[in-house]
Amino acid sequence: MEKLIITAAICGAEVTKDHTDAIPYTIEETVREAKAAYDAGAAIIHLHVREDDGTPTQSKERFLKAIEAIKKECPDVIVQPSTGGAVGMTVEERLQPTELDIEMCTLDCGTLNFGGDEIFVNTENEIIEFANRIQSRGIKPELECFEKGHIDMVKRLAKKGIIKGPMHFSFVLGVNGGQSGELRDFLFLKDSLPMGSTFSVAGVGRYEYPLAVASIIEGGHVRVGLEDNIYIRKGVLAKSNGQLVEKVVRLAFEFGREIATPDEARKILGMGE
Ligand code: KMH
Ligand code: ZN
Repeated sequence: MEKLIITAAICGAEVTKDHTDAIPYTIEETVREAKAAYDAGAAIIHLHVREDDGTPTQSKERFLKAIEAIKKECPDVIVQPSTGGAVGMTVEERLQPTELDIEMCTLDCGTLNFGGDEIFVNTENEIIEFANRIQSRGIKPELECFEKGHIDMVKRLAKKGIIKGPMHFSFVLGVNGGQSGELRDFLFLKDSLPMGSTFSVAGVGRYEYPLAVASIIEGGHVRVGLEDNIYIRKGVLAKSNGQLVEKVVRLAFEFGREIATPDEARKILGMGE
């Protein structure tokens, strides 16, 4: 089996300091969390940025500041800015980080309810726009799929030559409104992928570690982090993103998967080819 690529989703757009003090808002806090995750074994930092008061932003300038500061501490890490941003942002707002010199970012592959009255909108034409803008700049898209219909969307766009291979998927499971994160959900999605694809799994909340183990066993990769889950175990808040990554490293060791360095991750994902 390939080595295991660990992605740390250190911040997100929805979790606040009312949920956990560990969630980063300032650049200093963002670097602290990225470095803790990297030191623990994360090869990829999935990055959202916030204003100092916690407001989610897709500002190019804020991303640049955060990326430069992270790279100072973690020179070889893969920084993967979000193009999902927060619910309600416009396409142009969300695309801002793709104007920077980045090697990877997310590409969200469908619309879904996002809890309460929220809808995370990604129409087919918008997905095409994101795909074109991301790929024309030589950036590797991580194809975020919250349910099976999103994989079908990718397959259709790949057939038309709009989304190009090698394709790397991320299943984000357990969002209120998306597909659940039971084992059968994961296996169904994994078995639905185009041949030759790579995939990573992010389980929201209580699904985080059961799905991490499933992906470790099945040859996939793993995303953890405070964006997805704030608990290290039932009822106990994680002290940091580093602690969440350390737990994946322990589990991977028990199942005989070695951890990929950022450069090994680049090779596994066919980046820069
Ligand atoms: N914050 C969510 C609405 C991504 O990073 O690409 C979208 C999200 C997906 O987090
Ligand atoms: Zn995200």
